[in-house]
Parts: sequence; structure tokens; C-alpha cells
Amino acid sequence: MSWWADDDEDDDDDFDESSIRVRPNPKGNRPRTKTRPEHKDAVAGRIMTVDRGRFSVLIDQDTPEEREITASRARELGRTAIVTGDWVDLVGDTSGDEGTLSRVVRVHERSTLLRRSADDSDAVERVIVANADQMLIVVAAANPEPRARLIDRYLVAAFDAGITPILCITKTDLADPAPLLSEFDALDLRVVTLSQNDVPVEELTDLLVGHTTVTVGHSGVGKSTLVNVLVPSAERATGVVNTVTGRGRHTSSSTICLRLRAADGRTGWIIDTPGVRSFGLGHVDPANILKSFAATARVPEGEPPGGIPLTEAHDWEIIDRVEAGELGESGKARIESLRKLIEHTA
Ligand SMILES: Nc1nc2c(ncn2[C@@H]2O[C@H](COP(=O)(O)OP(=O)(O)OP(=O)(O)O)[C@@H](O)[C@H]2O)c(=O)[nH]1
Ligand SMILES: [Mg+2]
Repeated sequence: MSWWADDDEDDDDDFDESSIRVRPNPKGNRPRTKTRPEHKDAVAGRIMTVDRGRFSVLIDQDTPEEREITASRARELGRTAIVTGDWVDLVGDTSGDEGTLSRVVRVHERSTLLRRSADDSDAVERVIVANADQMLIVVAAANPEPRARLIDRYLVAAFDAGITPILCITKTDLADPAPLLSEFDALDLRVVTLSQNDVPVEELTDLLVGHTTVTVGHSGVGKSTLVNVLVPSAERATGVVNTVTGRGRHTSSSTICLRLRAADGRTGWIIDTPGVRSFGLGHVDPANILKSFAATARVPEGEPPGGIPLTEAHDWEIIDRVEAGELGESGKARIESLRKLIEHTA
């Protein structure tokens, strides 16, 4: 397990979830609660962060009683993974009073599950977050140097999980992002660029409200810097973050769900994750990838070949048509890259 030795993530929740197949459900709203006879008095909450087997859970969200409580895993849950973003049911002392501990007795059905594996030939996966509907792929224009292929890797993970990708290029004060972006001309990706002194807060907030967005990207690209701008310190001091940092934890060392608030009061959730060295795709289902790619493609004007839109074509037709140039040169490069990533998976 040395491959994730550089991550400072919780150690008690490294469970193999390969037996749990979750169908991506991009349009999924809040997950349904499984109704079971036990624990009728349980209350629902959402996991904000995990720290050595202890969960910080937000309950009574958006009510005057909203509070973050600490919980442990009920024995009956066995080794079921519980990750940031999960909706769970809790029993026991849910007062949130100092020193109290509640118990997670159920994990709700997930709308999405972002996973990665050690490397591309390894189907053993590690769960990163649950119930995110957007992925902010954070890449620096320079320092660290961007690589289109790494972005493809994140795109495959997003497509596989049924999560909408957004490309965020940081550090445009250090280099021109245009050459990198031109490599993604074929895709109708939402792109946001920012520099040290110019973060488009309004544009980003607009994109994030009403969603749960997980940030991904190599260490040092500026994920936490961005999150800190989007979640003003006043909110941190009184909200979700304060409780968490109160434990003396560095935000970059664990996966944390934070609430952002637009000027008009609308809210969204952004999940800051630690940068990881490897983002293996051994667990992905190739069947999900080409369809999602076609759905994200920047569709050229005019009648599609044979009158069939790319989104309705068979997988082999998608490959053939894109290779034939339907999405231009960048389309050819992307489909080749995606094919390689898919072929190398377990
Ligand atoms: N020049 C420049 N530096 C930036 C920008 N955004 C972030 N940085 C710097 O990049 C460094 C790394 O930023 P972090 O926010 O810690 O990066 P991270 O992605 O959270 O890294 P990990 O937590 O290790 O995954 C810091 O020194 C930031 O000040 C930017 O737009 N321009
Ligand atoms: Mg960080």
C-alpha cells in the first residue's frame, strides 16, 4: 500500500469498495434513504470530513439547530466506507455538545462516487468523495507544469463517475494558458482561469452554488488557495470549517467539505482534497467513458454524418468519427489519449 503513503488521509477508511458498484447518476438529486426498521429515531447528516475514524457530520442543515457533531462508526457497519460528502444516519448523542460522540449507523445510497486506484492495472480502489456532482480539475498554467494527459485522466474519472468536469487553470500570472486550453478545443468544457491577483470569485461562485464540487489536482496547483478565497474567513470562523480546524488540522492534509455562500444567499459545497501523486484508473468502466466524451464534445455545425449525433453513435463509431476529424485536431488527440487510458485499465 505504499502508493498512497504520501497522502495524509484518514487511515481507518481505506476500504476496498470494489464489491460495491455504483451506477453513475449525474442527474441524481439528494440520495434516497434506505428505509430499514432499525434505528427509527436516527437523524440524517452529511459527512464534512473524516479524521482517524472520527467523522464530523453536519446535521439539521439550514435550520436554526444546524450543528456539526462528532461521530464514530457503528460496529454493525463493518468495513463499509464512509467518506466526505456521504449522507448518513446517526444515533446516540447528536447534541453536538463538547465531548459527545454519536454513531453512524447507515450510509445513504450515493448519487456519485469518485474513486481512484493505485495504478491503471489495479482494480483495488480508494474512495475519495461521495455525492459530488461537479469536479473542478485544478491545473496550474505553470509551476507545476501542466500536462494535457493528466487532465484526460481526471476527465476519465469524472466521466466514469457521472460527474460534470470543469477545468480551472490557476497561475496564469506565470504563463499563458492558451496553448494548454487549445488542446481541449474539441470539448465543450467549462473553463475558468485565474491568477494570483485576479480570482473571478463571482463567476466561480455562480458555477458552484447549488452543487457539490470536488477539487482535484496535483499538489501545489492552488486548490486550497482557491478554496480559501471562495469561502471567506468569516464563514470559516462561524461555520463548518471552524469546528474542523479547531482540531488543529491543516486543510490540505484531508478531504474537507466547505460551504460557500453567494452574495444573494445561495449556497454550494466545495470539497478540498489533498493533492495525490497517483490517480489510477484501474477501476473505471470503459463503457461510461466514450458516451460521456461524446456528450461533452463541442458539436460542429451542420448535419452529423449519417444524420446521427455523436451522442447517439456506438462506441466504435464515436472513435471512428473523431479519428476521422469530426472534432478537429484536438478531438483526434483527445480520443487517442482517452483510448490509451481506457485500454490500460484493468
Ligand atoms: N503565482 C501564483 N501562485 C499561486 C496561485 N494560486 C496558488 N498559488 C500558490 O501556489 C502554492 C500552492 O498552493 P496550494 O493552495 O497550497 O496548493 P494545493 O493545490 O492546495 O496543494 P496540496 O494541498 O498540496 O494539494 C501556494 O504558494 C500558493 O500561494 C496563482 O494563481 N498564482
Ligand atoms: Mg491544498
